[in-house]
Amino acid sequence: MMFTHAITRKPGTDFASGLTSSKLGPPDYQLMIEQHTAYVNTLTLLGLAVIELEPLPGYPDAYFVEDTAIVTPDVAVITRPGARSRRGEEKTIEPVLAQYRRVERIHAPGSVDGGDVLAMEGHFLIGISHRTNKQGAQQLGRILEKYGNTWSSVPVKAGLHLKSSINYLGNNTILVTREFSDLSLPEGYEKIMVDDGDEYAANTLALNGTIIMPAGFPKTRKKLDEAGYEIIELDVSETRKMDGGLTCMSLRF
Ligand code: CIR
Repeated sequence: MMFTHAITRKPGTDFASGLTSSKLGPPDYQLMIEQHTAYVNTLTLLGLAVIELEPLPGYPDAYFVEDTAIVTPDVAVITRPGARSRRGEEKTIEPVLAQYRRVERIHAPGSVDGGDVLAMEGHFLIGISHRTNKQGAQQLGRILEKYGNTWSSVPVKAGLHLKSSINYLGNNTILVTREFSDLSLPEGYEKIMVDDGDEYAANTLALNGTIIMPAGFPKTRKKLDEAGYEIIELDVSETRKMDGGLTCMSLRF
């Protein structure tokens, strides 16, 4: 799928008070803004029109816009985020997406974070995690089916979200960590496994023929180079300190 648009949100000055389990130390606001700007510039370079939203007061995790919706060519499904502190973020994304897609919603008691939903062409893997529950996955699955897609659910055994560990590279190929190396995929799909120690590098973002990967993972870089991918590396050290990565910081459609 070629993407034409992305929604991003500038991190607020309160971003360091967001949820995190990382032990990487406190993030730096100025550096965060520089890295976020480089990210937005890269999306623009890859041909996307970027809709940059302002920080959302009271929601320090709101720049992780990916968690608030699942956007397909036919529909935008507004999620019900799994973390209580993040509920409400989705309400500010809905009017933006409603300009481009018809809108459907996940309802209580279902919860879904977009970070648990991996689109591989018309098939969606939905991770069941601490954020996405079975009811949420079923609601989302039914909506996706209505628009001609297929889906399957996967337990998220490691990492915050499914896409912390698995991402689609295009060409029927996914990048996975060892924990997910036995994942069953639709026929014809292949896996590239990141080495132990490179788990964070599994959070890559494939956009219009280019793979954006986090800087600092030469072993994974070599594997992707050898597989023939066009690659851009971005430093996302400050986002990582808040348990986020490259996919979380935008909604692409
Ligand atoms: C959170 O815990 O919700 C945020 N600090 C990080 C969310 C990262 N989102 C994503 O991986 N899709």
